[in-house]
Amino acid sequence: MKRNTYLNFFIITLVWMMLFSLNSCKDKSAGYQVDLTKLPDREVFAELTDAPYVPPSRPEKGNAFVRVDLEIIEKTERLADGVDYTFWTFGGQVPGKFIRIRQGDLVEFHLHNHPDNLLPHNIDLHAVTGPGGGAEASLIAPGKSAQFTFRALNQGLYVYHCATAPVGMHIANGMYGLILVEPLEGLPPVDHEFYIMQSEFYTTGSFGEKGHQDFDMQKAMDERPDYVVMNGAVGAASGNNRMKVKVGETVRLFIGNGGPNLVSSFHVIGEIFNKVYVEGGTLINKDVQTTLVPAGGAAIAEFKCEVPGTLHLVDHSIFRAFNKGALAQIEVQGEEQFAVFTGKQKEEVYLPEGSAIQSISSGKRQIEQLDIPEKTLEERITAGQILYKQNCMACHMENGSGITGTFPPLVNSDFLQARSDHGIGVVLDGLQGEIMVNGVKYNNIMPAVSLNDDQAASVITYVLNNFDNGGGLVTAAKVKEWRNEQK
Ligand code: HEC
Ligand SMILES: [Cu+2]
Repeated sequence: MKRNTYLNFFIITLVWMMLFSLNSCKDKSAGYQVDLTKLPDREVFAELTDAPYVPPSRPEKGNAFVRVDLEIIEKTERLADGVDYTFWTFGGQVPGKFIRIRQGDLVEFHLHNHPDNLLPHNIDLHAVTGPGGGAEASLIAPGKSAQFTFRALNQGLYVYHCATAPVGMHIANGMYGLILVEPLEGLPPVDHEFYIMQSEFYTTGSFGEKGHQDFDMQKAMDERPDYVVMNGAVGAASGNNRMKVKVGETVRLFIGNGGPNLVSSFHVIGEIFNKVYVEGGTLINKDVQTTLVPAGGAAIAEFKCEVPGTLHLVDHSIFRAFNKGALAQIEVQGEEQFAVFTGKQKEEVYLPEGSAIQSISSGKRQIEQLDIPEKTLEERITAGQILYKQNCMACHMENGSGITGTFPPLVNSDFLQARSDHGIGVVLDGLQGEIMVNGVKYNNIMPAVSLNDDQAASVITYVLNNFDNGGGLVTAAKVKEWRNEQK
């Protein structure tokens, strides 16, 4: 009896403690410190930037009335080599302009729908506390502007996007970007800040199919994208468009995911994030390899570049990176730092491998043959160059040099030139076992590359005419003949 009384007392105390703590949580639950009675005493115009650049932090201390002007432009641009798409953009590019404000700022937002546009649009900023993130307040027809004002209550990195019906289609066509709400005192200084945003495109043709591509609603509903890209197009932030930093410098990445469907497993090959602002908020995680960026979400990742080389920024759902375009690059220039890393770097192996299906099984794949008229030598070389980049460059390198001991060279290859079939068999069947190329032994596996007759003819013609292999024209008819002989 007595013991029971004690137990009851204990339970009652516990319940009271829980209620009390819940209550005190509620009191602090606003979670931000913005004095709504204070009005800023200055007005500034927001500086907006295109990816991968980020506007600088405002040098003056304190809050301001910030005027943001964002123009919606519908335009046809490159999605991949030889592939065009009609994008709907916030500011003329995908992703939309980067907006940088401070917690507590009053933002006077002006959205302009260019008169040449065909459709109404609006904006939903996840940084806005208010109905639809401003969507209803900003809906405008072409040739009109809308304005609303919001107070930036919470700090963090936020996605904005169009929210006009059909919402999925407006997002799928490129209508998203990032807005950073800095803490009042600013973020700690770093040497470089970059803006990277991943997203998918759903096209009527499959990856790499030439010409203008339309949006494919069915694929979007099935969540089967043909393209998953960084900064709006294949190669928009890699190759010649790569970012550049120096050894010893610090980098902060503002990473967004426009979706519309996929979640990104964001990873930098060759680095470890010293700091991640999880989901773009204030929670900091340290020593992270891969961070999840949800559709309609963001993250901030920071690292120091200790050694020279090329860093590959990927969605580690890895087929998206190597076969659908989800790849960006940062070149780190400077002296080798053997105290951190020593050894042979084969960064080239990570270059995009393209879309053709590769197999090392001996069973021949049935490949769809399109009824394409024979091309001229010039046409084959032009088409072959793109096919080479997509399907061969990852191993044989852009200049055909290969990697000694692993991937044989295609430059002045005695092995290739000795073959009467010009290497058609090597490409279509793959190759394994020991071979000699220009006096060097190779014993490795080349997968069969699933190309149709027209594509195989073009890529081989390109190799014959570009890497000092004595020229020559391989026709689709010749490839077909080779196929028939093998049957
Ligand atoms: C995944 C890597 C890889 C890809 C992709 C690849 N190859 Fe190869 N290739 C190899 C390897 C490895 C060998 C050597 C195989 C061996 O050791 O038997 C080779 C051998 C060759 C050879 C004969 C050796 C020489 O140097 O002349 C030719 C020709 C060739 N590849 C052409 C191509 C073409 C054209 C493409 C694109 C359509 C291509 N390869 C795609 C890895 C690759
Ligand atoms: Cu829109």
